[in-house]
Amino acid sequence: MNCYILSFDEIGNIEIGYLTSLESLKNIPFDIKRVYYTYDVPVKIKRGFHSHKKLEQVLICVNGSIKVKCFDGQEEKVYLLDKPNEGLYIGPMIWREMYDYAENTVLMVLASELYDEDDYIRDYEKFISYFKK
Ligand code: T46
Repeated sequence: MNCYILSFDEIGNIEIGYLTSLESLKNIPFDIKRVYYTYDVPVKIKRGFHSHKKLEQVLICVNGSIKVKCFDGQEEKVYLLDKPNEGLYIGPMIWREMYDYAENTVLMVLASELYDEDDYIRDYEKFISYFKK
């Protein structure tokens, strides 16, 4: 499955705190064209429920925790994001669902392209139909 966890270096120590730096084509495997984040998501809410045709993204839970279910048409995996120095890379054509938001969760996402609604597949049956061709 074209999803995997990235571990980022933490600079600092327990006395002064930590800093993590993210750089295009270094510890992020694509050129970052967009950054967005979600916050104040009620704990019972589930988000996502779509795939992207071409977009690559890295999801980083900079505060709190969430679970992300990924499905590539064959295999399903659930990732727990609960560390600011860890990211989840999600390649194209992966159905994703985010749930189990802890209070005050901030999910920051780095994206390989500018926002384009035409890149989304928001209909599950349509997503599945891509694998039947
Ligand atoms: C993803 C997960 C992890 C914009 O106008 N600009 C943007 O850059 C984005 C990402 C969204 N939007 C609009 C589109 C919708 O009207 O914001 C609204 C909420 O977006 P959406 O329902 O897609 O949000 P999530 O949290 O379900 O999904 C988002 C990303 O859209 C998606 O690419 O992989 O985060």
